[in-house]
Amino acid sequence: MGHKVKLYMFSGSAPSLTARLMLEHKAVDHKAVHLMVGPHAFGMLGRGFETMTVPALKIDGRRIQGSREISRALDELAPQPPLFPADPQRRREIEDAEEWGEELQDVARRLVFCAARRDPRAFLSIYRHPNPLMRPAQRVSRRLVTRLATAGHRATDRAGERDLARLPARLDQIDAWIAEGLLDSAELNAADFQIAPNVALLLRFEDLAPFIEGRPAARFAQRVAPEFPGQVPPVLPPAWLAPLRAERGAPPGSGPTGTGEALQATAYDDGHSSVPQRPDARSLPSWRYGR
Ligand SMILES: N[C@@H](CCC(=O)N[C@@H](CS)C(=O)NCC(=O)O)C(=O)O
Repeated sequence: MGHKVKLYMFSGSAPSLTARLMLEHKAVDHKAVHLMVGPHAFGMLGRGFETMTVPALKIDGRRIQGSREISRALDELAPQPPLFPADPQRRREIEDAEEWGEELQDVARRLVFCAARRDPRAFLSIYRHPNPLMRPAQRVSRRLVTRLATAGHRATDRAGERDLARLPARLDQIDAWIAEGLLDSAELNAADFQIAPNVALLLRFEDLAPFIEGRPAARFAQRVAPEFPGQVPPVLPPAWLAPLRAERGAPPGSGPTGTGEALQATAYDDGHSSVPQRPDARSLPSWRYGR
């Protein structure tokens, strides 16, 4: 084809993975530019993009920013296999599911920052730069980047708690779309690539994985986005997990990790966490978290 394609991304960004998986699905030869979360904002503006976010593509010098813009641009660039079907009604359904998936993206991202305020391992593990030389800078900038991202993405504790209350319904929606064949069918589509990386990211949370594993949504994430980097230790306030436990029919406080303790969350949006750690969080090996 001979097109020059560059993907601007950072590791730990679910929509960056969406873009990467779509490029791979279409076998579009590309170069991935791994940015560092935080300073990436200036990198994007400096490269002439309209906003500070990843993912973004340059195709022969043309700038395309945002995962939903990228899916459309890729169908133009390399029509086979298509990310959107030809049938207009089915196309609308997939576009709607893709847009819904972009909201799930916000949920997963907010929860990462809720976790990052409580435990540096969450940030350093999820956003671990593939180049080890960049990691000391990540450690130094972690606190500031977390605060800026919390503000930029409105990833407050209030939002995180609300996101978890709505998570069972969102997972039910994914399972229903899988049952209907809109997601996870033989031919993967743009909604598959938008939604699966976010479920894969949520599965990296030790607090959340037990509530997702075993669902069709988890198998789907494993199929479409099998490798999401990082691990988030159990740091979310147990009270936030009550709606997930309730959905499972377990009494609040008897979490699936078997810890069962009713720890009180005293950490809020100032970034100075004093949430008591579950005993198992301390004993987990640090290599899992990319320290
Ligand atoms: N909804 C956008 C994602 C935009 C977004 O928030 N990306 C994050 C990374 S996952 C980002 O670049 N955040 C940094 C910022 O907002 O400056 C898309 O689908 O492309």
